[in-house]
Amino acid sequence: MPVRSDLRNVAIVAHVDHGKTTLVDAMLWQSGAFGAHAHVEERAMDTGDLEREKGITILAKNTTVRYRGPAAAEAGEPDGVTINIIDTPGHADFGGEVERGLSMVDGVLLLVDASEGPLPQTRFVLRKALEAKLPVVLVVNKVDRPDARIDEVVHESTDLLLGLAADLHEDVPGLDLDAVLDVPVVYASAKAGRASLTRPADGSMPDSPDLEPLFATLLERIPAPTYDEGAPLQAHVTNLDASPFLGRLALLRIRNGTLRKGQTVAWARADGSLQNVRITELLATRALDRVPTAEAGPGDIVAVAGIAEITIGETLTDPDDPRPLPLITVDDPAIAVTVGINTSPLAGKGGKGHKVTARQVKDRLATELVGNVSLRILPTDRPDTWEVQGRGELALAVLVEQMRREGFELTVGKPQVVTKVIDGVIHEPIERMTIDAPEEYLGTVTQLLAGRKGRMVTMANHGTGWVRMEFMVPARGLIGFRTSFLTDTRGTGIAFSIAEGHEPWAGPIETRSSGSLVADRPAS
Ligand SMILES: Nc1nc2c(ncn2[C@@H]2O[C@H](COP(=O)(O)OP(=O)(O)OP(=O)(O)O)[C@@H](O)[C@H]2O)c(=O)[nH]1
Ligand SMILES: [Mg+2]
Repeated sequence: MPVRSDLRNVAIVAHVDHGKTTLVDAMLWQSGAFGAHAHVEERAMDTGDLEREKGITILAKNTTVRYRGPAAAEAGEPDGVTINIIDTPGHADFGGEVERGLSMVDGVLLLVDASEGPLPQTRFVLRKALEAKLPVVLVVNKVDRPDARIDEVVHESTDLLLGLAADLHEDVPGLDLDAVLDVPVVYASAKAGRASLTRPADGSMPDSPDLEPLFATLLERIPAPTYDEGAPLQAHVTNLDASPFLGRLALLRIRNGTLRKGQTVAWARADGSLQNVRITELLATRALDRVPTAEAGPGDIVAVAGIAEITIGETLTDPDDPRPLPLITVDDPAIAVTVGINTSPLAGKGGKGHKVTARQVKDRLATELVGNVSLRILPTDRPDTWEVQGRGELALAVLVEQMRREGFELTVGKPQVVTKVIDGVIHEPIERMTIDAPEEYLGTVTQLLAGRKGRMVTMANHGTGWVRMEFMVPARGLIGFRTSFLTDTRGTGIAFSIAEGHEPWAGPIETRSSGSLVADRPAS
């Protein structure tokens, strides 16, 4: 099979805050993406307002660097290698973004914080990567942290890899266990832009002055895209974006063939129909910008403008020999809230130009569905209210906050879990929850979780006065959990959770013992 050896497509995946976006910054700077005096914000890829405010990544985004360091020549590409990097969100509620990001790439950099070690989202993203048979490079990041425990974290990560590989062995035919376990380890400080293959002492910097060892490992371990010689065009829509000038942009990974500006291609739609469309604008990514380009080949990630209704999972293909690629599926939503128009006596008093009608809310929700594959919107028995389903509370809260800023007035219901009937039995979503807390709160935490139908799976004592516990808990038990948890552990506990499929309904859970706050007039 022919190979695009001048190209690599890689996704950076990790638990929340382990340093993905910071690492992308360093890779951009060191490949000369910005001029020496350019003013670029930290975490340049986090461009959304809410992303900058909250300091987290919400949407997966792509960037491109042109790497010309010594390892490029060694890989037989003295002119440099183009690396497409997908920065993914680490928060579990945006897991759908990660799954989608993985459909664009040929391998992943798995970041693990040198002090925190692997956490639930690490497990989730690693599982997805292994299911997709993507090679993994383990990057132990933040080795400079004074509380780093590098050796232990490497062991915990390889244990996780081993456990997952054993789990998946049956479900994923053709999974090569030896290849899975042969994972290179790079030690990094993304913040300092340094990496090494040699383990630094806990809390000290990697011995190389830059990221060269990481780039070299990436070129060696992440396979270059392959394609079928002479095969017809197949370009997969893996993400959507909007440009103020060009309207909707479809982000495509080209699997086979060539896509040219001005060309007429067949658009294979999700409903199975085919429609001829012209490529009026073709854009490549250069660092943080999209620039016009004349053509793109196999392995390239490009954006196409001008196809108004195109959505994720669809294919642009050859009209004479159409070969649509499979649609992209992601895990089912776990949490639902009702969102409706503002029915309070204060409706419309929020300000001029506020959006208050059912039509406006409905259209806005419909727009959100287009770019967000992990959301679902269902009608309710009221014409002015809809049920919005998502992965978790934060995903739904982000949507509601976004709409509020756009001037919508909304009534939002209490979160509920999305149940499923399997073999005639009601099943509910289950979360795997990891909790770090000081030893003295062990009893309190266990009791708190027990009240929410949580079941302890493992417990580890690092010998530092802190314990790490893992529970399986019904998702509904976690609604409003955080507040009680923080109060009960006096603000010291850290809790993370991630969806783990469905289990039979666990019975009633007592969640709320206090009342609610009602307002019927504006504050003065
Ligand atoms: N000490 C230290 N801090 C780091 C390092 N890399 C990142 N950080 C810090 O860790 C925090 C989180 O970094 P981000 O790059 O936003 O993490 P992320 O993985 O992109 O987070 P999400 O996208 O929200 O999942 C920031 O405050 C960074 O400055 C590192 O190598 N050493
Ligand atoms: Mg980020």
